[in-house]
Parts: sequence; structure tokens; C-alpha cells
Amino acid sequence: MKFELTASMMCADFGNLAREVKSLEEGGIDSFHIDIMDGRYVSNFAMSLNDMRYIAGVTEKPLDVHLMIEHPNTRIGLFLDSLRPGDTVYIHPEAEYHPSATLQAIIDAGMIPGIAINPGTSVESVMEMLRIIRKVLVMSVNPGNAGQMFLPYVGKKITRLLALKEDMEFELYWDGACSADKILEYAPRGVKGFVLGTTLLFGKGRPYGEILKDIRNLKL
Ligand code: S6P
Ligand code: MG
Repeated sequence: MKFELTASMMCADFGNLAREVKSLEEGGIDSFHIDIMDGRYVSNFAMSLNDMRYIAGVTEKPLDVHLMIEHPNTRIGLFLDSLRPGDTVYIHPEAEYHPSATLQAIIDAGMIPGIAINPGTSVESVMEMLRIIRKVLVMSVNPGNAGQMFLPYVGKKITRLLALKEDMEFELYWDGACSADKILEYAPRGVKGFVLGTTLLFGKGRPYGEILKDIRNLKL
């Protein structure tokens, strides 16, 4: 069974960012997850525009840009100008008055449109948008920080989204506290990709290539 693995770059060693990107690429990562924060929508500042541009400049792999910012419509052009077709941009619908207009701007620029759904956000509240977007990033932790505990009540929402994805033509991605157990359970059920952070990939004292190989070899 094929599933995608993306590296949460806010967890990388920023003192050696180019080397980190290269090691992850050589280890077989599929894409780079860029957590953009504004200190308002979430109370943290992880990565910003220049970090994203830097990584875009040192890899050919797709970027997976997760915008945790208020009113992304006011700044979306800054990000889109530095991305390539095939890169994904996720917005948080509740951070926007007219999220479908922002999603349309992402589509018009040639990027893949996505929404990120917080643990406390219902499927009902994003139902119309599910027909516009191509990817849903289900947050299994609250947005803002790496290294948090998985919130088990999110499981029911994932089950609901999995039941909708064929008809509404989107793919489902997992973000937050992603462990091997979660991949074992949810990849066979249809979750297409997983964001890897401190739980599984970073700070383990093992080469990324070894860890990624172990994940690819999981007996699903
Ligand atoms: C959280 C962010 C995530 C984290 C990722 C870290 O605001 O959107 O992408 O970086 O969850 O992974 P872990 O395994 O440390 O939770
Ligand atoms: Mg993220």
C-alpha cells in the first residue's frame, strides 16, 4: 500500500537546514511540510515566508504549506509567488471570512488547495469547501506546536471524512503526533499521507533514511 510521508520542517535543525533537506531527500521523503505561523491565529511563531523560500530553493520535492495565519487572503500572494505548481497550500477556514475565495486564489495560481481541520472543528462546518479542495489536513493535535499528545476524539472525524472522500474527491492527510501505530491503523483505511515530526522522525539520533525505511516497511 502506497502512502506519502512529509517532513515537518519546524522540527528540523535550522543550523543545518540545507543538510537536513538533503538527508531527508536521500532518505526518501516525499515532500516538505512548512508550518507558517503568525503569532495570532496560533500563539507561536514557527516558520515564515523566508524559511519557506529557502527550502523551496534547495529542493525539487513538493512543498506542503500549512498556513496558520489570520486572514490568509491578505497575504496569500506572497506565498503563492514563491511556490511551484504541484505544491500544496492549506488554510484554516475559521481564520478567514471567505475561505472559498482564498481557496480559489490558490487554484488560480496553479497550486493544490487544501483545508486544515482543527480537532474542535466539525465536518459539517467545512462541508461545502470539501467540494472545492483536493486535500484535507486533519489535525490530531491543536495547531501551534510540535510534540503534543494525540487527541483520540479526532478518530471519529477521520472515519467520517474517509466515508466522504471518494464522492467529494479529496484526499486525507494526517498532521500531529503521528506514530507508527497511527500509520498502521489509518493507511489501510485510506489516509493518503502523514506529517512526520518529533514523534517519529526528528531528534531520534538515527539517520532519517533508516527511520523512513522502517516506516515504508511497516506490515500494513
Ligand atoms: C502543529 C503543526 C504540525 C507539527 C507536527 C509535529 O501546529 O501543524 O505540523 O509540526 O505535528 O509533529 P509531532 O510528531 O511533533 O506532533
Ligand atoms: Mg502542520
